[in-house]
Amino acid sequence: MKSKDTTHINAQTSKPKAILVGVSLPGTPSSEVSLEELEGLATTANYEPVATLTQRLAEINPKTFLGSGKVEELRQAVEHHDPEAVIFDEELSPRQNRELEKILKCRVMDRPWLILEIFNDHAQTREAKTQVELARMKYSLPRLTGMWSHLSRQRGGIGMKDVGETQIQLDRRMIRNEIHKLEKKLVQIDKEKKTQRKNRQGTYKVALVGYTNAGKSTLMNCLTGADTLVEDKLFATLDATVRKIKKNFPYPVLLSDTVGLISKLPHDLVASFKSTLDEVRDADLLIHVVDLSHREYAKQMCTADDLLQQMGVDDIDILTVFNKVDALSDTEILDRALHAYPSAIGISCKTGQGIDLLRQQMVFHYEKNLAPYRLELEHSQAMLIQEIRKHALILKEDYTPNGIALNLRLSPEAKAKLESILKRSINPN
Ligand SMILES: Nc1nc2c(ncn2[C@@H]2O[C@H](COP(=O)(O)OP(=O)(O)OP(=O)(O)O)[C@@H](O)[C@H]2O)c(=O)[nH]1
Ligand SMILES: [Mg+2]
Repeated sequence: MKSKDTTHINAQTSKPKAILVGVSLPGTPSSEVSLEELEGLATTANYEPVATLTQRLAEINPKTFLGSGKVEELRQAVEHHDPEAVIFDEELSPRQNRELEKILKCRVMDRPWLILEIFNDHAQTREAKTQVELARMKYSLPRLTGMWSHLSRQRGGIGMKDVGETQIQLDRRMIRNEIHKLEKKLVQIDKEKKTQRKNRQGTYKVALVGYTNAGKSTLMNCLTGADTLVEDKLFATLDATVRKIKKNFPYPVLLSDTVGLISKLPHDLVASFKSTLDEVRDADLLIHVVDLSHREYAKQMCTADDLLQQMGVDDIDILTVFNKVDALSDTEILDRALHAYPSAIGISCKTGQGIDLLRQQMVFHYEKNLAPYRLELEHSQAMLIQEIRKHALILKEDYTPNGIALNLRLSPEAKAKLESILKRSINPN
């Protein structure tokens, strides 16, 4: 198999250096694009990519992942650049990781671990920190060797610089204990979150989902005027932020911004981000934000769809939104995308294009699931209206000499909830 030579990139900063390795496996067209994303991930994790090495693999070597010739090429590149780490775009088995570190005499990490480093760096809340820590422990358990610890140097500005230490210090049993403790802590956090979610029952809940960097947080800000962290980097948002929108909607909408999705997301991370994902599962509508200006938008959409399916959210309404239409090189791209997804909307958070239409669609999606009801109250029960408003969409309040007649729209769950509060049944209008 012919393979490309190591490509050298000029390093200009004093960040820890990294050599990136990408392979295209049988059946995949090229490794180029995937490496571009790895470069983005490495930069986000504060590494300076100094060289890339790609190979078209006919089969994976169970011991060293790459073939022996390529490993030798990589060894020479390591000798030449003296990087802090060699980063593979694929997941390596613990054995491959160990063998490569032995041969290269350098820290070797794979894409899932790099993603975990970024998550570790960006985690802000107790919940996100616990989730990342748990995923990190689970990931390192089968990889405990301390092999490269004598080679490891301090990495500036990165949250995981103590990993080498940790690997030597904690034996498997301690890690297992730690995992147990973290899992218990997460159950507790999960309970608190559940209570918070229960209090939000009856309000229209919309969650923004999509590939990392698609513009979810920007759209959140656009719709709510909130000041959510927006950055042109991967995984800017790790915690689900929930905001109530009152402006420009006929009734309050709870909007949540969620963690970005990416291909080859570490499995343990998906599992431990359960309660963030519960935010998604709990929504009445998902807005799938797609960066239409990205060359690989179709692939990113598929990845996001797959992950959403893995999370078990295929029964929730999804509204696809093609964002960043202002940045398109060719307007035909939007026409083609809308042709393929006729119910999608093209928007730009930057210029505001399509945002009004998006609001209308959000309202439409909500109201189509609500049935009309009529409720009669006595005047003395007027104070109940405030409580009813939490669960129902009140279209009309008629004050008559005999009492108050309300025209409502209710989802089946809201109807059940209201009936239990009022201790009587509500009749269709
Ligand atoms: N040109 C253009 N850029 C946009 C638009 N919307 C968002 N962006 C930019 O895209 C980048 C990513 O935006 P974010 O809102 O942080 O993306 P995200 O989906 O929340 O990303 P993660 O939290 O990392 O998953 C930022 O630099 C935004 O300014 C848009 O409509 N047009
Ligand atoms: Mg974000």
